[in-house]
Parts: sequence; C-alpha cells; structure tokens
Amino acid sequence: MITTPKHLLVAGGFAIAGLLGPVMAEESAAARAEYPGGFTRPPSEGKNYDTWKGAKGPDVGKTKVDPKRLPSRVDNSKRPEFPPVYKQRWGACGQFASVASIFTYEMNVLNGNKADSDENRFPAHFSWNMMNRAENKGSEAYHGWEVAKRIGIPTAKSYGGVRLNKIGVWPNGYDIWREAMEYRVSGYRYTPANTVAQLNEARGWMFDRNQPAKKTPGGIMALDGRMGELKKVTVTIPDGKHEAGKDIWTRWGPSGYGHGITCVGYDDQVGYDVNGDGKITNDIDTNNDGKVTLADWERGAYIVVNSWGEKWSKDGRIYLLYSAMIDPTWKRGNYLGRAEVTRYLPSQTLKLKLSCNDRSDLRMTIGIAGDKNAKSAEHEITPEAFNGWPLFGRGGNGGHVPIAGPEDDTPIEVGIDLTPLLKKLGPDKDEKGKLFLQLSRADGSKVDGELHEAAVRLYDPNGKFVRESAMKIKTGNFGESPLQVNTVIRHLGQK
Ligand SMILES: [Ca+2]
Ligand SMILES: [Ca+2]
Repeated sequence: MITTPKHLLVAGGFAIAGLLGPVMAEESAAARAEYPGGFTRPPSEGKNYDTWKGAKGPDVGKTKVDPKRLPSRVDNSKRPEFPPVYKQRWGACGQFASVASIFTYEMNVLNGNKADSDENRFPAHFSWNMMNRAENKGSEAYHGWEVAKRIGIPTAKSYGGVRLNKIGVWPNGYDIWREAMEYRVSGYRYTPANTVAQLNEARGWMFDRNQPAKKTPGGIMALDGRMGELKKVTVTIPDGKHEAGKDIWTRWGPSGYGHGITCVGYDDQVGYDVNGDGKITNDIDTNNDGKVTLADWERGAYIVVNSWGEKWSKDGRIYLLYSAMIDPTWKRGNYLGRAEVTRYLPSQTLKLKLSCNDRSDLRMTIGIAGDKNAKSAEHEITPEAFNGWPLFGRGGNGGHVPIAGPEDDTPIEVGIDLTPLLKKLGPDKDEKGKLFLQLSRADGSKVDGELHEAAVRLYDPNGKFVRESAMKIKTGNFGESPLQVNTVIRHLGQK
C-alpha cells in the first residue's frame, strides 16, 4: 500500500516492531477478528470502533468451519463477478485491491451481475482521491471501505473509468455522487491467518463464506505484501508437478514496502520444497523451532491477483504459500481483510454547486429542525469529504487543492445524502421543518469559496426522483465570514 520514500521509513518501523513483538503463532488459535495496527481501521475512531457493526452477515468465528467439505482448489478470479486483472497507475494499489477488485466482486455477487463492463465495475481512484492529499501517495484498504461506507462508490461508467489520468480530481456532476450513494460497504474485518483453524476459516470464506446453505459464491480478501527483493522468494513450480510453470512466493520479500494485493482463492496441492530436502511436506519442522505448525507447511497456497497487469508473472496471478503469512518481521502480511457490501437508496439529498480554493480546509455543517420557523438546528451532520476527512486524521485527506482538483478553480456539482440527518427527527405533524446549511473554513486557514447553487432533492422509496426544491442564495461567498443558507424542507420523518 505504500510507495513514497517517506513511508519506507514507516514500513521499516513496522518491521522492527514486528521483530520485537510477540507475533508467535498460537498453534491452535481459532478464527477471530483482530485490529493489529493502524492499517486495519482508522485510528481516529478509537479502540472501540467495530468495523463489522453495520454488516448483516455473521462475524468471523460465528460460523461453523468444516474443512472436510472444502474443495482442494477455489479461484474466484475466474468467476464472472471478478473484474479483469488491472494495471495500476501510481500508488493506488490499496484501492485497486479494496475497491476496484474486492468491492467490485462483492457487489456483483450481491447483484447477480458480471464484471464485464464499466457499468458493473468500480473505480480505484474515487476513494484514492479522498485520502491521497492530491499526490501520489499510498493508501490502506480501509480508506476505500470507509469511503464506501460513508459516501459510496460510483460505477466506473459514470466515474469515467477504473482509473483517471490525473491525480486528485473529484467528480463534477450530481448524478455521479448520487449514484455512489447506492453502492456501499456495510462492514469490514481483518483476521489473522496464522493457525490451521484460521486458515480453514479463510478457505471456507473463499469457498462459500462458511455458509453452505446460502449457496452464495465465496468471498475474496485484501492482503498486504512486502515487496522488496522479490526474486529471492519467488520460485517456479518444476515440470511434472501440480501447476508446473506457475510462480510461487515462498514468503514475503525480505525487505521493502507494503503493497495492497487481492487474495482470490487457494490451492491445497500447490507446493514447493522450501528446505530442499527433496520432499514437499506439511509434517516436518522445517523452521527448526522444535514443533510442527502451519509455519512449516510446504504445501498449500493462496492465489493472489496483483494489480501490475495481466502479463505480470504470466497471468497477473501468483501463489503465496500458506506458511508465508506467518512472518514476525512483516506483521501486515499476517492478516486477511474482507468486506461486506450493500445497496442503499437515499430518500432526500442535497445538490450543491460550489467552488473553493482548498477543499481540505472547507468546513460544511448541515442541520435540521422539526419546526419550520426554528432559529437553529436540532441535529447536525458534518460530511467527511467536505470537512477535510477528520476520520482519516493523519492518514490523509483530499489535499489542499481546489475542490475540483489541482490547478482547477472551476466549481463542481456534488450530492450529499440527507437521509441519516432526517432520520434523527421524530415524526412531525405538518411534515415541515427547516434545513440549515453552513459553509465556512478551518480555523486559521485562508480559504475562500462560493456556493453557486443549492437544492434539496426528494426520492420515492424505489429511488425514483420526485422533486427538487432550490434554495435561495443571496450572495454565495464564504471565507472570512461563514455562509448560512436555510430553507423549509417538506416530508420529514420518512420511514
Ligand atoms: Ca521440503
Ligand atoms: Ca516448526
């Protein structure tokens, strides 16, 4: 996930922490969710932040894992719901894995679609440009899943492709933002894969999510590999052996930085004679620690799709020995991340056309009151994208650039979901209330901007557009003085 020199230092720090920390596998530990570090969820939300809370499916460890029914090979990248092997541009690997590959696959499984056109594919760059500071900066998988939770992800068709040709561009067009609201992540989880029990849970997830009765295709997962000196750990399966000619990573690169990749399946028969004793074994203590554990296994491998193009390693894919993920020097590489997706329809939205010369120092508050004559709001929201992404903290934001993107002063049209705000109000007798929109700037910043247009849009329960009510704007300028725009809003307290 990391590409810039600054982050080489960070990655090195993780490696050292890993060496010192007790990352020894517990041989019999059961499958469980875990938050091993800042790479598995936004640190700003604190230690009690449950990233699976909004998900409907059973949490890790709550399903029965029965390895006997699992086939010896699952490759979900061959399923029609999986998109092509991509070739990433810039340091967007984390989003190619978490959104362009995993989110796309999971959304197509949910919708019964094939990933054969941009209508059914999702872009890497929409979420990337929410956190990369409008620079070529690496991201975590959770950045994409959090953007999908809080804003949604537009299709690649309306976005203009899976990747764009310029860094830091935010979409201009209400319909793109409105479409994004439909496609969401409901929850995500990281799990260690350090024991046979944990491996079996992951294999079961990839086969049928450990829910055989549901008949749902299996899931795929995010991985974070260490990518330095890969030649030292890459071997080719010899002639005459299962999957001869294919490449295997026998362990993570001995040095280097992290890279977001996608685990699409597994093959229990793929193996390599790592210790050179002439045999491929799972029952010999190959690492000489006095016991036989998953770390000693020479047979069995995950199937990984990399976003370095379909010609990389013959077919864009590579095997990764199960045992490679037990690596105390690369803590990130010990975990698999999964996401649950959902469809969602807003009932009311805000459509804004605005310009602003620094989108990360823009501050926007939207409030609601149940009385149409109210002087102040009873409930407020502060949309992440229009408040400098406080969720991501030091992990990133959209950059100190104009709202449209670097060196682009034109106003853009965006959409913001009002449904969660309206739900905070109880039922109202006359179904009328007041909406308060405030635009201002971060303390100490010099940001200026202008609100050109604002409107509230109403949708029926099927997501069909009903009506738009424009808000009156006298002068739309904001900066040194905040801008306040209010309007009476109808149809409060919808179910
Ligand atoms: Ca051997
Ligand atoms: Ca051993």
